[in-house]
Amino acid sequence: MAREASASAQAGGEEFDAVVVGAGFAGMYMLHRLRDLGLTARVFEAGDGVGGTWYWNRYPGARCDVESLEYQYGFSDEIQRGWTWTERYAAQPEILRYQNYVADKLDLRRDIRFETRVTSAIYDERAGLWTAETDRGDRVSARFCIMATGCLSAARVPDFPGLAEYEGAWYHTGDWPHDGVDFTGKRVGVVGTGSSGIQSIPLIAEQASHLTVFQRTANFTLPAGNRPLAKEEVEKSKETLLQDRAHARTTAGGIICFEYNEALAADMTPEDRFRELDSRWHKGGFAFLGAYADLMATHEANDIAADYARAEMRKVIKDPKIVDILLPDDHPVGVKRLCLDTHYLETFNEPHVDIVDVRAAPIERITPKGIVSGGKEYELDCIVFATGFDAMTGALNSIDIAGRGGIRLRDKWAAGPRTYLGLGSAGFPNLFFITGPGSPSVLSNMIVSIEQHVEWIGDCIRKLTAGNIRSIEPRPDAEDLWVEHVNELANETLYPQANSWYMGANIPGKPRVFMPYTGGVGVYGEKLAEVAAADYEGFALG
Ligand code: FAD
Ligand code: N01
Repeated sequence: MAREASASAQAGGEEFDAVVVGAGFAGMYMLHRLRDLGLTARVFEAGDGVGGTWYWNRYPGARCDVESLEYQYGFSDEIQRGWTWTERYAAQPEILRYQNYVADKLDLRRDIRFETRVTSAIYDERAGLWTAETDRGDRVSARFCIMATGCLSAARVPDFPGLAEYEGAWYHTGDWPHDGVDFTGKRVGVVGTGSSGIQSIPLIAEQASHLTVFQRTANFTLPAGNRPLAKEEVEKSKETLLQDRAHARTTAGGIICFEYNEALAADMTPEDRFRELDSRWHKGGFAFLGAYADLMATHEANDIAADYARAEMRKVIKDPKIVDILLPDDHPVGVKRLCLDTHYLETFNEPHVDIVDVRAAPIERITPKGIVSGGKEYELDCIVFATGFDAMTGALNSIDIAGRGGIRLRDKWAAGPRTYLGLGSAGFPNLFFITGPGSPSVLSNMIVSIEQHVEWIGDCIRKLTAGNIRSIEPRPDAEDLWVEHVNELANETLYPQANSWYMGANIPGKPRVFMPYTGGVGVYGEKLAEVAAADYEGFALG
């Protein structure tokens, strides 16, 4: 479709109170909140519909792994009562339908410009305005600029030589064709065994004549235990969702469907530890990580859980040679994002499914016919890259963001992201990040963290506007202390010990910094409230 410059571009630019980039869960709720405050806003979204993650990730098997009854907005009783989830973990089409239901209900689309990518956001100190420009020639100005660009929205295909010459079709899970892909009778290769690979491999295997999985790091997988939701549990959740959400905000992960055991592993008997691990494993989902309080803190405690997980995984895989490849042994359990398994390990018992250990035999290049790994060519009709994202900073750094004195955000963050509370960065007045680096974000139920941020940002904007305060930005000293605090807390955990995307380790050359805040949603929320109550302590108001 030929793209024409939008009306605002033709008119030479418009002015709003706020410009919001992204129309996933974060951008949608931010727009609603801004409207509630009586402010004008323009949202730009690269996709041609709302949904963000759930708009782009349409690969077979894509579904949430935080339970549907918790992975939904909790800010409106009317919205939650008007929607009925059907499965314990909703599949991508259902989540996207839910997001469209919300967009309809709140009449959001009239303020969103779709198929429009923001290319730059430049702050004009004298005017106190941000100017955003887009790939369609829009130019809009606003006092507040809010990045709802997503932590997992910059899909990344590794720079394998030869990909341009590949004669088959290739896809990235994070940018999946809207009409779906039929793999029937095809020789398919999947590169990557993170959550996207682990969800899609069983379904691709059902169609493919032959499937070759290229695995660099073996991952811990926990049984998902997906199932249809009973009518009674959905109805019950509708009665309690708002109070449950208030409770979720006090927890570490923004999730209430399982209890964290407060005991330390060493204070439990081996039988008690086994009982905790076993019951949580069979319950399905992330409850496993809450089996005892120091599971993510010490090697001794973690090893017990990792051994348990490996023993369970081993039971499913028939071929001992494949067991050696599929069982993780190079990182503690939980320090890379855990993956939920629905027939994943079982898939490797199928005669037409192979696994190639590309840690031992790295992918050298793509040829016109397939993939060469360890000197051997695997002929493939299609390649699926389930190779993940330039997480947390990728989408932000792809926009030319300039603050005071023309300082570029991507230059300031060259050695790793620097924020105060994950909400803003010194030198960038009135610029907010939703679930930015330095906040709990990807370690939590993201919708809880999104709501926490959107509401804090909305309240802040309301107070600034009412008090006639022109600008807010983190003070450099507060930012330094926060970055130090985030690093210190992370170093008290086992998280930094794995090559994970949390650490930027999946992108060659990306600084190795643990990006999310490990202190938990509840503690973090208290800090946010204290800061706001103390007249935005740590921020400079101008
Ligand atoms: P996104 O949904 O990523 O939306 C950001 C939007 O910004 C995108 O639509 C993008 O196109 C747009 N954008 C970015 N840059 C620009 C630009 N320059 N110009 C215009 N538009 C731009 N989290 C959980 O808590 N539980 C789960 O079960 C879960 N499952 C997940 C499953 C998958 C497959 C993936 C990839 C992630 C999952 N996540 C999950 C994390 C998920 O990203 C968040 O839960 C949530 O959807 C993020 O919403 P968001 O609005 O912050 O970002
Ligand atoms: O991406 P990933 P993802 N050569 O980065 C491999 C959320 N999510 O899209 O581990 C060979 O996890 C890479 O190997 P390694 C969730 O937060 C949730 O799967 O870096 N292999 C890895 O195996 C998740 O964590 C769900 O050694 C290469 C894989 O590709 C996040 O999104 C579903 C390679 C990438 O795994 C990202 O998940 C999907 C190379 N050059 C996503 N480069 C739910 O279930 C990378 N790899 C809710």
